[in-house]
Amino acid sequence: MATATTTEYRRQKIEYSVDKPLNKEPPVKKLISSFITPEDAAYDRNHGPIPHLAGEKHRVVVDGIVSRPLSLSMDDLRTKYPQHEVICALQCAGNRRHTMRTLLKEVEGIDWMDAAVMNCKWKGPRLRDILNAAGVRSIVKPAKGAKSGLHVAFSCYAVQCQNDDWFGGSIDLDTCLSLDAEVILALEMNDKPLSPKHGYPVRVVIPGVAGARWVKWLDRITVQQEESSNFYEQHDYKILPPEVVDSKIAEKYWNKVPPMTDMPINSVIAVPDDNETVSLSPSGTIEVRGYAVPRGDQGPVTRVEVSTDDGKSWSEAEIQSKHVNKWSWVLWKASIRIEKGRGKQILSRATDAGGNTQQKHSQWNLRGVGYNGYGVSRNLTIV
Ligand SMILES: Nc1nc2c(c(=O)[nH]1)N[C@H]1C(S)=C(S)[C@@H](COP(=O)(O)O)O[C@H]1N2
Ligand SMILES: [Mo]
Repeated sequence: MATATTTEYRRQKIEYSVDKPLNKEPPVKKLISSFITPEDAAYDRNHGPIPHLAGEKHRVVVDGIVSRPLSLSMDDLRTKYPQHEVICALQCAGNRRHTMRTLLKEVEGIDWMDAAVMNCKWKGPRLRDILNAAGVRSIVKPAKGAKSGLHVAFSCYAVQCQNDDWFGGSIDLDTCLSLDAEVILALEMNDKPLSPKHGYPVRVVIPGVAGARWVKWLDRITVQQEESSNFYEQHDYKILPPEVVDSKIAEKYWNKVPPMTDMPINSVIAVPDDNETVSLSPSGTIEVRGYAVPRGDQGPVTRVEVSTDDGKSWSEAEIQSKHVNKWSWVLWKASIRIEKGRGKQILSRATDAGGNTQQKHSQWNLRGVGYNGYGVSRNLTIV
């Protein structure tokens, strides 16, 4: 196995912007006010402090099962490979954990509401071009149609995290090499260099896949036989079976359950918010709005429906976003008839091009990840 020249990662002198990890989400009403999420409405998810790195000095090492290990500067990433742009949703796997905990049963984890998601435009070289330049194909030659069974691990050694000395995640090599998957090493978010919070100078962007694998402040890409050994790949971000009801039992399960990759079909209602009082229009309707995301690479979202009778009947919402692609979210709106009164509830349900439809609830799991039950707006007063 070839190794790169820079296999030792000495921790750089880091200026810490926060002591505690920065974790926040915008109000969901603000989030759905634009198709492309501006930086000031983008959620933040960090398992450690935010490093402020010097882009001119930063390098990404490519090593492992490759014939030509590389050590790439940010200029190399920008100038040696074609730049690719992709608009896609980025979601924390724990998005909507609050709904799982309130509707099903208590879970462990940050109490994310519905806004740990953003829909941004990312730009940088394709990972496949870089892996090809590193000669991965001269070693890995799977038979036509067969999977290589190998993994690509992404690592960030810049800062220590809460549960590990470094941060890392991995996905399978085949996805990384696929033209369709559009995995890139992003240098830009929304036409500007990444900000420190979102991974400056470079992060991995893996459309359709849980945010935990989109490693920020990327230092190293390793083609290897195993998944990343990092805590956040092995002991977190997994959908544990329902019999795992506490962290002690979880210890016996972590290595039996696969890491999360694709995010599920989902939709949420942003307007009206829970507990709001809403006035009927002269024609006896109210406006309902939200976002919806497809499952993995099976987008775009093709249909969103809403219900005022607990899912007995549904009416079609209008998908408002015009330039959707298979990775992006859609924003939607519906005008619905509803009776005056208290304690009203509205539900939403999305379907994507792959035919995946949201179900009433998804299965409870200890870490509260991947919740995708119907979108819900509860306890409304209609006047
Ligand atoms: N190096 C590093 N990369 C990371 C993380 C981290 O803590 N450290 N958090 C991950 C998780 S869990 C998510 S959901 C996304 C969040 O990206 P954002 O902060 O740009 O919203 O980054 C991922 N990449
Ligand atoms: Mo996350």
